[in-house]
Amino acid sequence: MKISARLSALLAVSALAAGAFAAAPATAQVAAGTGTAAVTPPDISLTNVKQHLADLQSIATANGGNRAHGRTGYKASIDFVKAKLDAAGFTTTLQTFTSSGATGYNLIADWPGGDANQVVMVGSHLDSVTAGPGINDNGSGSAAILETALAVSRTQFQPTKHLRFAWWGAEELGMVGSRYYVNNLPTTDRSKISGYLNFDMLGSPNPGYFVYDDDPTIEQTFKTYYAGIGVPTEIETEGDGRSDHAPFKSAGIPVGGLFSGAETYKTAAQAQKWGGTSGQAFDRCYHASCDTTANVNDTSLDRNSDAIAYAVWNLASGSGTPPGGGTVFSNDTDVAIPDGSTSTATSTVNVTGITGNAPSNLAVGVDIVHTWRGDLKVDLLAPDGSVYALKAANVSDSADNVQTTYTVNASSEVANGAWKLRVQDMYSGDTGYINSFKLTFP
Ligand code: DTR
Ligand code: CA
Ligand code: ZN
Ligand code: ZN
Repeated sequence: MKISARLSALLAVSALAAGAFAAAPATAQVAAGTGTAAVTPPDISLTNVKQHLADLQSIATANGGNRAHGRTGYKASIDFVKAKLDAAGFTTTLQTFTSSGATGYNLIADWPGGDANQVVMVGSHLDSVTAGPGINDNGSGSAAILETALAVSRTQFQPTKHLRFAWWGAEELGMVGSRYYVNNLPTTDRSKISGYLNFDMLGSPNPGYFVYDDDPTIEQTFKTYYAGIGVPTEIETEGDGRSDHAPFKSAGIPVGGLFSGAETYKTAAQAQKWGGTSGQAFDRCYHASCDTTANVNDTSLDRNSDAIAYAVWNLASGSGTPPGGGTVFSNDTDVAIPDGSTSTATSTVNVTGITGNAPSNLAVGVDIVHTWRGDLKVDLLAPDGSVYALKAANVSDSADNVQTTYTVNASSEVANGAWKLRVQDMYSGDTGYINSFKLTFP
């Protein structure tokens, strides 16, 4: 809605009503989710992923039109990704190698915490061919895992397993960077990698939805996600040796991944199933100068990005402890937020087993999926009803989603009891829901 309409809506909204809207059943858990129940990840914002693609396009445009190994556009791409991860709290490492007489770079980003003996790795190659900017191949995979990593940071995800992200160099020369990484990884460290997930081409303009048929657990995880959104998938059969999962598979590490198709043609049966154009390549600009930001299908990119988050959260989840210890209580049940109303939505977490008062640095993890987040007023309610304002409504804040961690001085509150996240949507016209609410006691 336009700001003027919002202002009139604001005037129409009186004082906050006490009524709570369809409060979800409390599903407090000491530490992050364990067991077989699926874990709900945050939504990966298509807007954010596309912004990363626009940035990679700008980098290519400013560096001779490509982001290829050994060219200035590749190093600029690596520096761009590394800066975002450093700012988000990842431990980053640049690994150099030489190929075809030029220096290549792998970027490894570790999320602090989790079991170092169980590493879930997520990777994409960041290099393009020399012919063009490589936005679908493979800016799409690189941007999708970058935004997933940033979502891990924004929500302060605390998985049981250790999370490691990687952006590979010189894949187009024959998986050179990823092979260099695996070959130089001590055998003991290789055995700690419980799975490697590869994402190379996720936004093909005439997309297919292909799941790698390698490790059955990883394959099933992706299939479960796609079944959940009613999108049929096919097994990716011809790609075994054609991307960065190959060196990991050769080293006996379980692998999996997603792919939206390259130079081969979509069949009539596939067009029937997925839409798009039969008798046409999944990506007509594969390895061509036209592989620009115009060469991406938004639906494919969004679905695949969300599938990555689903896999990361579910393959790495468990009784997570925050970096440096502590206890997490969470409620991952979605709660719809009434649009433009005096009613509120609440998500409840029952804290038990904590002695004494809450800390002065209580971490409040908030994940609200909602367009135009300026509509939202967000409060934390202590067990005795005390209100801690987390976020005020701000009619001019048009960005989507509230996915962040607040630090609250709750030292005057008894720790144990029912803590509530309360959300009011004060303007009509944009909608959303509470995706998860998390309290971390250090
Ligand atoms: N070789 C990849 C593109 C590619 C072709 N088939 C597959 C199958 C699975 C993953 C990737 C691919 C490239 O040009 O980067
Ligand atoms: Ca999304
Ligand atoms: Zn390629
Ligand atoms: Zn590729």
